[in-house]
Amino acid sequence: MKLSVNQIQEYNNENIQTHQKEFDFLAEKLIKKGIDVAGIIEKLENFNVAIPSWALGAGGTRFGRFSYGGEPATLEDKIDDIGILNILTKSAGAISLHIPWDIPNDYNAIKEKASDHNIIFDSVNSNTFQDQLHSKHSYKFGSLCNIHKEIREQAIQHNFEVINIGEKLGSKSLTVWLSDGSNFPGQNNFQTVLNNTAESLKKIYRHMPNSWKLYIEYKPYEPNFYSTVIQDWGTSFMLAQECGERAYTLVDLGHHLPNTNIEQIVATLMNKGKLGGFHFNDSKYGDDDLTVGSVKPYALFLIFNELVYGMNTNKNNPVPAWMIDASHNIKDPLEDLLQSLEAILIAYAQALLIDQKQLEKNQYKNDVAICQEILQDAFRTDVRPLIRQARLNTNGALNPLEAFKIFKIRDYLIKERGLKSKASGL
Ligand code: AOS
Ligand code: ZN
Ligand code: ZN
Ligand code: ZN
Repeated sequence: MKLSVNQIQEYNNENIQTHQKEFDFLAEKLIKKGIDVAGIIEKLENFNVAIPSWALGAGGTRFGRFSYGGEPATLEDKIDDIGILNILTKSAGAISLHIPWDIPNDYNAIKEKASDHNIIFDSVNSNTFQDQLHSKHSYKFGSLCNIHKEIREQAIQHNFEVINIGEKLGSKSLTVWLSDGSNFPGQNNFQTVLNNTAESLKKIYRHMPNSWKLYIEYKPYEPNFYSTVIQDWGTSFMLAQECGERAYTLVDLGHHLPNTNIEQIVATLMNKGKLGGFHFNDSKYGDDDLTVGSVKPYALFLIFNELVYGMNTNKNNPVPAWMIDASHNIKDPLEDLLQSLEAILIAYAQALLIDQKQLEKNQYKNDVAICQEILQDAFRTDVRPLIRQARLNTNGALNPLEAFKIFKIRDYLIKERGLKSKASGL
């Protein structure tokens, strides 16, 4: 199944008049306010988010999994799926692989397929939270933190292997998320496991090529329910500092306790040049991995406000590696990802509307009401015509989800792959 640019153009032509009216109306309004509409559209055109290889099939919970027809069964299929997302949105031009779920058989063939779809290989993810088929030691009681040296060594070696695979594909970063922790008080010595983790991460860091970055992801709980070694941004930040310049913290939106001020964490990390990676999703309770923007769109906008401010201000902070880290339990994964991509672009565009100079001026005046108005005025603007225009300019679909439905893409995938195919991964 491969969509053609012609198909998309035909679809766009049928909807262009409505779009044009909506766009002209909004653009005129924004230009009158002194907003650089063309500049914003250019930024939207250039925004790309990586899709993780494990998000393309139906996810599940520990209570069950409801499969979806036409799921990708191989890495090739997964790249094809991201190709569909990318040709429709022009903002999903990267894949993030999980090793060992996605070890390529034929590197050249995989690279060719990806470049056919204009997809690059973003960060590679190691997996020491599951035992692998032929591995000698179990990670039941921890991996990089383990009290036994030979188990830590096995986990470190796995990360080396992931780096080597990533190098062959052109990746430039390694993401480490550890489930290491304890389920009961007394199970672990907090200081010992922290020291072990630091030593292990340093070895991994030193093994990376000089052009690579290391992203250290934190998470407060799950699968361990008493303690997690890298529980919060502070611990991740500290470990990144210990590793060196090219080690960074990775923020996953779902990895915070309820009501945490994530936008402030983002600002703090960018201020220190240490925000390296970003996992988008949404949640109500914990690491729910729901569609981006589905539950707390205002929080997402406030986070983007800090990201935009940081990208302009903190030149010592690299542009974060963006990725969607969501799980799709009841929706078609591709439709869900299209919705997530849309929500990310909406929040980004709204944040770009904020008049930072006015905001600063009013902060100096302590005019709290106007400061709030400035933010909410941007948030309450329907920016979708700007996003559509950006997609039109890059030959994407005006409304990707609608196009996905009209083209009956899922039906084609089911015809091609069958009703019972299953993706590897979570
Ligand atoms: C786990 O909770 C983290 O969000 C990871 O980033 C990711 O979901 C995991 O590595 C996928 O296997
Ligand atoms: Zn994550
Ligand atoms: Zn997570
Ligand atoms: Zn999550």
